[in-house]
This record gives sequence, C-alpha cells and structure tokens, in this order.
Amino acid sequence: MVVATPTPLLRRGNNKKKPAAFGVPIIDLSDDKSIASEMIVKACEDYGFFKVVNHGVPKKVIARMEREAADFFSRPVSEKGRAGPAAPFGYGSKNIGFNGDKGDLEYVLLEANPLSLTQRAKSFSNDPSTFSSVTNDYLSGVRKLSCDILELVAEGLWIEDNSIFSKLISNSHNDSCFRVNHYPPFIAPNNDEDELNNNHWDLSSNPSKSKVGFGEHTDPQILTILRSNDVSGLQIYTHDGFWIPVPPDPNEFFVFVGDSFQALTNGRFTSVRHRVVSINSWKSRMSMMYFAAPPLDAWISAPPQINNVITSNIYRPFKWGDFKQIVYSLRLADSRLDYFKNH
Ligand code: GA4
Repeated sequence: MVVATPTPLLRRGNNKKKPAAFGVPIIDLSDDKSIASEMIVKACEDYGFFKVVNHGVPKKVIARMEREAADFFSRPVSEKGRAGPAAPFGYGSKNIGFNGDKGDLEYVLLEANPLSLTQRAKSFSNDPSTFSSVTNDYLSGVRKLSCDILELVAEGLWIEDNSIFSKLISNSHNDSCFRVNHYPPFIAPNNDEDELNNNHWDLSSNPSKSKVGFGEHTDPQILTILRSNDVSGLQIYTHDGFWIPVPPDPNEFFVFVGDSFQALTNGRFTSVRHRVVSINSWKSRMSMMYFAAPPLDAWISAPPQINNVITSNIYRPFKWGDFKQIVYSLRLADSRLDYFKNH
C-alpha cells in the first residue's frame, strides 16, 4: 500500500502564500514487487526522493549504530578533534568539503568498507572492535536495501537484467561512504513558537530564527539512504520550486536519487536538492547517510534500454572517479553534471 504523509509545501523566496498539502511518497517493500517497482520509478521521476517502510534493516542494528555515533559526539571536543580534520574522511566540524562551504554541524565521514573501518575505528571509540562490527552490520543492512531498491528500479524500467544498477554498488571495489551528521540544538532568539512553526522554511524572512545546518546540494552518488532521529530539519526541493520540510521518522529510511543515477537514467530521474535547516529544538538532530557509489573506474552511462529511438544521450559517459574529482573541485550547491553534458 502506498500512502502519503501530508506536509505543507513551501515556496522559495518571499512568497508567503499558504502552501498546498503534499505527501512524501512512501514505498512499502513488503508490497507486491510489480507495485513497489512501479511506485519507486514514479517517485524517482517526480521527486527523486521517497520513504521506504518494511525495509528489512533490523531495529536493533539501527539502534546500536545510533548509540555508537551518539557516544562519539558526546566526547570532549579535544578528543573528537583527534579523529579529524575530515580530508575528506574523519571528523569534521563546521567546514564542509575543501572550498569554503560551512554548516552549523559536526560530522564523521567514513569509507564504507570493513578494512578502512577497522583501521579508523580506534579514533572513534574506546572499544574499536565493537564500533567496527556495529558499523559494518549497519552498512550491510543499508547496502542490501540499496541493492533491493536498485533492482526494483530496473524492473520498473523494464530492463531485463535487473542487477544492471545494483551490481555497480555490490562490486567489492565500490566507493560508497558513510556519514553521520550531528546538528546542535538551536533556540531562536525571542522565541515565538507560532511564528517559528509557520515560517521556519522561509530563510529569507528572518535569518536569525533559523540556521543552515547543511546547505542546499544534491548528492553525487547513485543513491543515498538516510535515517535520522526524531528531530526535524531536512527539506527537499521539488521540481515546481517548493522547499518541503520532511517530517523525521526514526523507524524508516529516506532515499535520495543522486547525480550519478540521473546520468544513468539519462535525466529520466533527477537528483533531489536538499538541505538541513536547524529548527527551534532543544534536542540535537542526528542523521546517518549511506552514499551508494560504484568503483572509481566504473563507467556511468545510461544503458540503451533507458532511451527510446528519439532520445539522445544528455551526458557523455564518464568514470565515477573523474566525476568525483570535479565534485570536490566545486562548491556544495553547484550543479556538477552540467560539466558532462553533450553539446
Ligand atoms: C555531498 C554528499 C556527501 O555528504 C559527500 C559531500 C562531500 C563532503 O562533505 O566531503 C562534498 C559534497 C558531498 C558535494 C560537493 C563537495 C564534496 C563537500 C563538497 C563541498 C560526502 C559527497 O560525496 O559529496
């Protein structure tokens, strides 16, 4: 069954019109495969974003990961600093990437492979073997979920080889990574609950009442699987120009189409712009993202089955590693795929 959670739609800029109702698409993975695959394709086309329920990742695995991450962030700054600076992997605070982007957060960025985790675990925990086994269990769960979703997408697109996308990320040389973001509590000055609840989306109306936790951007990889605690702040940008607050749901996962999936589908799916705005809350927001990426030398190119006879390729084929280099040479909000367009 596919249901929709109504949330207000919020237009960019100063338009103060009351927003229309909107529902984040919800995909139930226990549904019939043909229904789920059709719904996923539609959600990827319409929003590049959806929520999955009955995802198969055990609650215990998620809870343990959350505990390890919360333990790390609760340590003194001097201790956390030893796991940094993020270059790009490690512990980072306020600085994002290498080109001057800043956010009101601290984070950990890790390579999502067991060997690298074992090597780094001692800077994140006093019990490194537990930290790596908990993180590996979590990553196995979300990797499997990503593969399930990618297989359903292939089926929904009527591609015969249903592993055409999933094999890119199940390859043992995959370049996937894992990020945990921790946004400090934010209490707006002159706290006016009503005004905050109604206007938190409109950053231009009163910037002192909200803070950019993580600025707007698209994710460069194929898919992102996000799980957060119950503190809000995530917003996605729709094709028709609205920023939509996404109500948090600690039991479920949110899925984002990344730039590489946009290229793999020749623009049929578009990567979703999103951001995190710190909203009035005494509690900190913590989110964990698995970014599913192929090996550095894998080619990103739409399979012929994606195109019909009249469509031509929007992007020239590129290697993930070459794309990643461009990504890191640009700012967070930049549209990197433009550099790979066919003229
Ligand atoms: C956005 C998605 C992932 O968090 C990330 C980010 C990366 C980083 O923080 O190191 C980038 C950003 C992300 C895109 C543009 C570049 C690279 C920061 C930045 C300014 C890990 C990723 O892969 O790209």
